[in-house]
Amino acid sequence: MSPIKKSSNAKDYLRMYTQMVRIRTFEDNANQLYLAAKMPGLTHMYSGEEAVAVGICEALRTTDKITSTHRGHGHCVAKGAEFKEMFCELLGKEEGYCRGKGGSMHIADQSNGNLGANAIVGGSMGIATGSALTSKFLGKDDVTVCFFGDGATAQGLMYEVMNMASLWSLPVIYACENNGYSEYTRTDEIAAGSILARAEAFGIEAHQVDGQDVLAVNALTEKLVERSRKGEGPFFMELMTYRYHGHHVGDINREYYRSKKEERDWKENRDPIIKFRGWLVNEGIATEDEIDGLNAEVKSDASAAVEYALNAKFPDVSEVDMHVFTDVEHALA
Ligand SMILES: Cc1ncc(C[n+]2csc(CCOP(=O)(O)OP(=O)(O)O)c2C)c(N)n1
Ligand SMILES: [Mg+2]
Repeated sequence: MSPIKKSSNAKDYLRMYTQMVRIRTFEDNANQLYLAAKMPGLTHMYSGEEAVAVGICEALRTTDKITSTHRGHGHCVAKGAEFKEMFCELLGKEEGYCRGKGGSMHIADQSNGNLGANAIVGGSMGIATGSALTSKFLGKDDVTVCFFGDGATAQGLMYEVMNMASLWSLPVIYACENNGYSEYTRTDEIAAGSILARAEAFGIEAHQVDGQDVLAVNALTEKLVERSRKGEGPFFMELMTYRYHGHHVGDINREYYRSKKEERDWKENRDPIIKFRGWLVNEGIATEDEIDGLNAEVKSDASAAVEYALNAKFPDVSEVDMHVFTDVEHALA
């Protein structure tokens, strides 16, 4: 792991650990809901990539913004979302973040600065860049982080917005989660050249970081966020990571595009939670028993939230066309 961050205390470290466990536990429960046919539609699991969302979001304030992707549960939880509203959203219930009308791929949580997940690959890049332009225009020092996958680097929008962001020194950090795959295709089969060089071509400072090391991700993000607040942005990060599940929950038989050995290797040797747990114990920040206690607490919170969401109300049929489009009159008032 990276060296100890002097400014942090034990509580920060335990919070980072707990946030990663919350994401993994949320995903395990969401997967179970899918397998038990209790959740409508599909969902894309974030398990394996927790250190990316947590390392980044722990460096942000509530007023800083993020935009997310189709694989977005981890980003939501890391930016402060609650289990109850998250599960309600997945199950289409009225108390969900978007009153059950967004579902897994469209969760937005404005109260925590989460501008929303996006099922359009690369679609959030324009939103994030617009958000950064808004901060600058309003004279605020809020920063926006745009999460996207390696596959999204094939979208033309990325090049339009990086050009603009660079010319106008916008406070935006493009965070490319390179998990090695775009659906069922290896990244090196679809992305020519280097991903970092794409950003550098626009004069954007770009860094690659081990996305399984929460402290390394957090340390780099803190530096870039601080510089972004001072008007030195934009920045680009490529976070090397891995998704444990298939592209989506239904992608069970995947040996035709990646081996079981490869999956085992990442899980056994590079798991971000196991690695960080070992570090916490070695540094004397928590005992094995204390960490087991944290894990159990998160598990029980998640079970209670699932139970709550399963029994919660669906929105009334009369609301079917409400909260779906912007109320233009209200927005302009
Ligand atoms: C514009 C667009 N094209 C294609 C798709 C279908 N699609 C959904 S996810 C995905 C792969 C995305 O890969 P990546 O950006 O690496 O994210 P990951 O799934 O690996 O997190 C594709 C092609 C889509 N949703 N939107
Ligand atoms: Mg990918």
